Amino acid sequence: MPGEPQTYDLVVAANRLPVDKVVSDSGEVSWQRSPGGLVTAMESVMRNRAGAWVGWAGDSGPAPEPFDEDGLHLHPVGLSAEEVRDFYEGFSNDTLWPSYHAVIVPASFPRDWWTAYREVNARFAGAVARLAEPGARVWIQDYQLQLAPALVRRLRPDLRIGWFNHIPFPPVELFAQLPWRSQILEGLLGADFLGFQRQADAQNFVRACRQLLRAQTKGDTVAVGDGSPRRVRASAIPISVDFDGLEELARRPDVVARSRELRESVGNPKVLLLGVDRLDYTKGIRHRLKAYEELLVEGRVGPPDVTFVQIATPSRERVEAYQNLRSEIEQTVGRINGDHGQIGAPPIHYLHHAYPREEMAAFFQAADVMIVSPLRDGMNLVAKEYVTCRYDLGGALVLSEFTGAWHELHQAFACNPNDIEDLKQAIMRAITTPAKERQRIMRALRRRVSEHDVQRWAQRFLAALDAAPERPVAGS
Ligand code: ADQ
Repeated sequence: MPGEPQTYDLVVAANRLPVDKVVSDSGEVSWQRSPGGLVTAMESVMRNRAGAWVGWAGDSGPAPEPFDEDGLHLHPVGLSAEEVRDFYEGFSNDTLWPSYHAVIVPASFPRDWWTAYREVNARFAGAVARLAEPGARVWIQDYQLQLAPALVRRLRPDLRIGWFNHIPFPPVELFAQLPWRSQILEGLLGADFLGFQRQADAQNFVRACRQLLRAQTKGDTVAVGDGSPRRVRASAIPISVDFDGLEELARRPDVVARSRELRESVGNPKVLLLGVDRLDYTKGIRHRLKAYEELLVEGRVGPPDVTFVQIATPSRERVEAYQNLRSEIEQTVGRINGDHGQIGAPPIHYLHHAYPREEMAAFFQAADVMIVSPLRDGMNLVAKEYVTCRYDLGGALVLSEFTGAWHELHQAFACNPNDIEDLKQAIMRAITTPAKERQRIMRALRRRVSEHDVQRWAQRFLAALDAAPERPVAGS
């Protein structure tokens, strides 16, 4: 109808839009698809349907006008500079992130941040409500938008609302520390279906509803409202990677050639160890460096035979805990290289940059041992990307038990990163296990990821959303 705003049968809301702003030398602004897994997964489910994506464009100030990109309607939400500080850097990254990751660093609870969190969630909910066609499905992403499900339901009770948590959901003893714990649970309970990375996360959520809201729970559902209550289901649907797309990239001759070049440029070691993380205190980078330093001191590894490449992507650089972590890591790397390096053969190559996907695939192929040692991690896609790139069945994965990925990739060389001896042993086992056995392990890991790729994740989520209990459920 002319004059009517266009509406969509699937609306995704995520903190960020799936595009990055590119400004040319002449100042012209264009948008480039960000290559993340979420975008790839959405492409597979949004193909052939009218979909919209609501998200922040990444700069403070008024929102750019909505625009279409490759058949997807992109609807930017604006954040003021104060909201970037209070909603994004503050409440999202300095209150919720540490609280949900086992309080590896203390969480902060300023009350102004909560006000900004509520206001921004309401802005997202308003945009979703305007863009959804009658009876449409809404898929809200992650911890930045936990109030949006209930706010959307209030505006549009006709919609099917799903939410997926990319990070862990903490045990009730930790969650209960949040001054706004009840409001957050009530916000989430506005959804029909809540997806988590691990079953334990979903159970933590259900338990929190029972203990903190005194809600009736049955199995994986929570009853909301009196009389004939609505039932909200919470269950695990672990995220994954675009296996076929990434493997195809890894097989490209230029990527294979680049992986050889990378090995040469670090002196063609017998064993190349690799770490790839956002520079975040949850990722266990300090523990990894400690384990490696002890192995160097004990003379069990060292250049030129063994070398370690640590790629640490810049992250949340205005949050103090991240600034402290960066200085600590850079000091440690400097000390280790000073103590154990030789001219042209440092024991650690430290890179603080983001790289294109091709370069990451080449790094994965070049590495004999990939060390993934988070103290807490919802999933950890790097582990899955590494095995996806190893179509040659080379390489070995050292994997922390505290990642969601470990629950699917049991055959990996498991470690408890808090136990430095255990981490050292896992690294040494990964180095010394005979090639045939390593290949057997790699084949099993690859089978798991190929059969549970990101496309399947998105389809399973939407199927679970469709199958969520109808409301109201009489007599329950
Ligand atoms: P993250 O904490 O960001 O994600 P992760 O799952 O490892 O962690 O994803 C990081 C992504 O960034 C990977 O795709 C990786 O390849 C890429 N990356 C890392 N360093 C890079 C670099 N230097 N250059 C380019 N790309 C780089 C959150 C949760 C995770 C969960 C995901 C998805 O914390 O637990 O797995 O969401 O749900």
